[in-house]
Amino acid sequence: MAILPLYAGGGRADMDGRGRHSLAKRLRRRLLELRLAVSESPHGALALVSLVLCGVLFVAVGVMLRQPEDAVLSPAQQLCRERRDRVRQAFIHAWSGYEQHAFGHDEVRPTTNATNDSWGGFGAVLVDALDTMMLMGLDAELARARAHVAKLDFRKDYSASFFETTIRYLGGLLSAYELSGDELYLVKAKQLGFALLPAFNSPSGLPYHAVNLATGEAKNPSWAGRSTILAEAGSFQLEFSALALASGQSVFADRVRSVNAFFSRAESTDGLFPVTIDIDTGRLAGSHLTTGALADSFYEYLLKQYRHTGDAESLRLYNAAARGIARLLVREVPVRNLTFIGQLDGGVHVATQDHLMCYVPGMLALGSVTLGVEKPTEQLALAERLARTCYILYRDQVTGLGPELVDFRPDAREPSAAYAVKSGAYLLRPETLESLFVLYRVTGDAKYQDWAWQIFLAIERFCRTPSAYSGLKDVTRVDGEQNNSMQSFFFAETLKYLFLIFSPDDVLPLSDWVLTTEAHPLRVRGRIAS
Ligand code: DMJ
Repeated sequence: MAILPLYAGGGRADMDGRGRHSLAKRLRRRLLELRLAVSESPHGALALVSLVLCGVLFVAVGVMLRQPEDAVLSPAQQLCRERRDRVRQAFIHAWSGYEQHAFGHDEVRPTTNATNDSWGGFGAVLVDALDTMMLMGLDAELARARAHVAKLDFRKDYSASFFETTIRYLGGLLSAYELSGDELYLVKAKQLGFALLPAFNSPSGLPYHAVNLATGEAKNPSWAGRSTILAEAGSFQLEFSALALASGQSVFADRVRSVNAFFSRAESTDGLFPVTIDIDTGRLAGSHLTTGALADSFYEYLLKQYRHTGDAESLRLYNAAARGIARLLVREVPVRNLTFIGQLDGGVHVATQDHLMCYVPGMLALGSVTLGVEKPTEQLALAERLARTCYILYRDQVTGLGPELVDFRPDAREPSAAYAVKSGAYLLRPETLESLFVLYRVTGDAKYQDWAWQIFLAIERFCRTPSAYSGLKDVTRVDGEQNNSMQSFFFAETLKYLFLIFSPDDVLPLSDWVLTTEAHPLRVRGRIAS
């Protein structure tokens, strides 16, 4: 199975290790000898003709050797390769800024070049980006990042977000381990995994929001009160299962089993759960149903757990959730033929869609090629309609980038009134690109690549800074105004999905790999994907 064939080794044809390098060298040496012969021999003219002929031969062989695949690339494949190279250059630009101004810190501030350590100061970008560097064949950058990882000690007196630490650091280390087989990443993942375990020391067995990585003290911040957040309770299972399998430590699988058992027993509303759950009693609290903020990756992980390990109960919950999403949350704006996902508050539909929800089309498309998923054709059709809306929200804006929050107006009479932008921020988020990538893999329709390319060009135009890339304050304004922030998911997800959509299908084939909510690939362990 091919996973890293694009740049691994860094070299091209003259470095292919099949004797071509030495042939090129021999030709060069021959040319040198002939040049000497011209100057020394009385038969200089003959030697000169030989030199010219050899030169022509050398150029012809050189052209064949430099890009052997050019000869068989179709124009479409050639275009993909050029686009992939541009994405890789963008990654290098962002990484160089981080490396020059903030190496070892969590993030660089892309306009001021200051440092930011919101995620414990372990180097969030550096760990989140490991597998993207592996895919892109950035060996030198990877070596420097690995040297930093080798020095990391996660047992720090620091109250870490259980969710963010799991998806960014633990997921990043585990996929780096699975892609490379390098034990260092597993050793660090194990250390971090054990430091995170006390998060589950709650009366309900659901994880607290925060855990001190040195003392094990686990708690919720005041804003969360006694509640655990749905996305936080349901977005660690892929990482903990992978860690259990790689380390042989069943304690990690035990946590997955007990939280999954909780959701199996819990009573849902048409497959959907409210975003908060009482951490002491396990009572589902409130009546806010959404696939967006506070809930998103919970639903994503139902499907992906099934694809990862074949867990049948996750499939049952996913099927129920997919039905509930289609029935309770999805609505239309007929005047512009837009299909969108809203929310339910106390039983009332609220037509607000956040950018985070744009992972849903990708989830449904992935569902449509998963054995045991109900109504796959309908899921794919819905995925295509929702992805189109997510893309249109980008295309409509003067910057070509999508807003954070939109209010749809199903009753609008004019196309221009189909929605209103509620928050115009663009945080370099990946969800729309994620869905375009999955839909491209599932349908093979090149329009998804073209849409992704338009988004990439808009990022280049409005988000690029001299040292990296920045989010925007308002995508509806002609200058966008940069917000001086580049979160680690830009490296882990946004650029990775862009790179993958222009890569051949045998790079991380979806049948063999499952991507976590932070786009970290983990090897499929069950046989459930078609
Ligand atoms: C990422 O950290 C993850 O995708 C997470 O699940 C939600 N959002 C951000 C990116 O927008």
